[in-house]
Amino acid sequence: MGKTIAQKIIAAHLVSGEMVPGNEIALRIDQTLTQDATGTMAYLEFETMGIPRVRTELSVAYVDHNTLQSGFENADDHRYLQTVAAKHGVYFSRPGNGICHQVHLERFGKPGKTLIGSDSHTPTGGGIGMLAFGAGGLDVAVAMGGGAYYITMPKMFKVELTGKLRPFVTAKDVSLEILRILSVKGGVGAIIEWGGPGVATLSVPERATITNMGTELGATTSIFPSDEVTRAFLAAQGREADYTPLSSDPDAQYDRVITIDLSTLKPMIACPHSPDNVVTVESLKGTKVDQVCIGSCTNSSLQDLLKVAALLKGKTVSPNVSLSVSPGSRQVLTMLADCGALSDILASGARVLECACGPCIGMGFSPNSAGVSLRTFNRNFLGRSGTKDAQVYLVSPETAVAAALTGEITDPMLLGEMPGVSVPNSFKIDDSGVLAPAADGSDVEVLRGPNIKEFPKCKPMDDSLSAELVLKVGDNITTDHIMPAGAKILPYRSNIPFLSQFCFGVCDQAFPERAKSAGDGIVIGGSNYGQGSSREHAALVPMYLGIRCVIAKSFARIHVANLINAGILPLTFACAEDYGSLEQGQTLTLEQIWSGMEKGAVTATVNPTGKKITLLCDLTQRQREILKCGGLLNYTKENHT
Ligand code: MIC
Ligand code: SF4
Repeated sequence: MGKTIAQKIIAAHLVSGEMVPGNEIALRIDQTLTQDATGTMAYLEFETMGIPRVRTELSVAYVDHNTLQSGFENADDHRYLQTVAAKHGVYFSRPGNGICHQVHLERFGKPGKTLIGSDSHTPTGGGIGMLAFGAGGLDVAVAMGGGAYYITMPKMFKVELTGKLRPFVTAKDVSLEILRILSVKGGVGAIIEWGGPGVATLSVPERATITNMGTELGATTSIFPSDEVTRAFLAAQGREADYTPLSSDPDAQYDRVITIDLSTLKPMIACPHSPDNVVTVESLKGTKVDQVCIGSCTNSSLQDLLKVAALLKGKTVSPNVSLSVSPGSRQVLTMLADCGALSDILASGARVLECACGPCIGMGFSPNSAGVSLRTFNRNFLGRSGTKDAQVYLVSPETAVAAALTGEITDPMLLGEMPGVSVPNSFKIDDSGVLAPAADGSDVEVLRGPNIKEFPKCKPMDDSLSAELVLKVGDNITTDHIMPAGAKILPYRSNIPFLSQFCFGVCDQAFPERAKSAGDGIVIGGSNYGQGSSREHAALVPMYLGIRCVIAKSFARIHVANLINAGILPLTFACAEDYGSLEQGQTLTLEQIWSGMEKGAVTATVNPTGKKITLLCDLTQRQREILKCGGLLNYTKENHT
């Protein structure tokens, strides 16, 4: 039987397991990336493994999230990352060099290779035919040490593209359309392959926008073929030698095929507070806008910003709108400056921010109270912008410019002619923002500032557990609910005790104190619990607060792996109605957990009602052992790599 692109790459990297959907498989990982907000923890974990040099083909440490230095913390962490990278054989992308996914695509990614990154948007690499996954920091640390990456063999979905996008309709609108069709949980357990004749009409940055936002579907990853367009992109980056063609076999089988005719799409917009809350831009026309932000790892390429500059040229941003533009990389910013496009952006009244995540993660540029903010980003979760009552919408760069100029939501198709924009066929190559590791790291001193606190201790799992239900939440709880980010908290990503004060702050500010005083605790969630980011802090912090088990209707892929890695037992309801019968403050007693895990189900008694409920545990032998050891770090230390 023919293979899909993903199946071919998986087969070439399979360490163990059968390629049957639902089975656990282990993959050899060629490349890793970390960013600073998850990287400090990942390298602390790597250091405890006692492995002198990384064993991957390439590992890169980026600094792009915590770039606002309002105290010593971030600067200290940057020095830690720079020195730990130099010591252990990791390339270091300096602050200002750009957003990890954009830079990795430009300078390091290779078709047909496997990549895991401690950031959920690592699938951006699928834009050039990489099999790229977001993962928790500990999984990345293990891969840097040469260990395999374990995933559940996914189903295969195909999106068949026909036709060609019309002017002012973009790859972002394709992403929003697929989110409208599938929802934020529609991709869970699947790899999404993009194919069909429409693919050849999309550039690499456009493809990367689409694979980047596949994360919002909950997909394991997303991938495009590697073709002439990929070759030309790599050649323009001086990397033609990295090109390999990749396509699916004509008789490859897919579990689901969705067809999208690019020529019929319209500009789309995701409304607050979920990326799948999608309608057409024209249906919201006239809504007043306070702020517009252009950038983030999904829409900050040279192609995106050349279009933005061409649309802004000779015009002025509405006096009621504050417009920010953050280029994705130093390469993008330099090339915008060299061709004069940067002057057009500045002359319009835009505020140009540094090449970093910035407003996307609440690192500055928070909207005004109840402000309407249109962003070319990938997430609009409640509170993520830093302003809890802000109304954040997700749009394409073209729709963003239309709103910035008019002061209201406007269909960009009404802007008139799309100015012609041509992306140069060779990029300006200057890798001085990436520092190579020391040839022999043994003499490198790793610099640790006082911000770096000890890794929290995970407890091995006992055979029984009696614990209070300290929190009950609903469906689609994101990691931004569990462990919020933003400029005020992000500097403390290597200080779990400090972070713990903010755990579940968006849902219930009393949670941290309640959890601590309960001792052992259980959290109850709805479906798609833990969607969004890869931050393992959303598992480590609850673990620090005593959470031993999370019971949900269903889990998001990266988060459930992070829970297991942190030694927290993830269970699902055998009978979905039991979710409704549980109340915060009750106690659950779970007996014979170990044998229950083997059988796939554990019985719990609810106190005070005495009701018995069945909870499912869909865990592999390896995951059961990790839980019994009290997490992946303890398991790895016991030489199980
Ligand atoms: C995000 O977009 O939510 C982040 C911030 O990039 C996270 C990583 C983090 O929390 O540090 C992600 O996507 O994994
Ligand atoms: Fe950075 Fe935003 Fe991309 Fe996350 S989604 S990596 S915060 S730009």
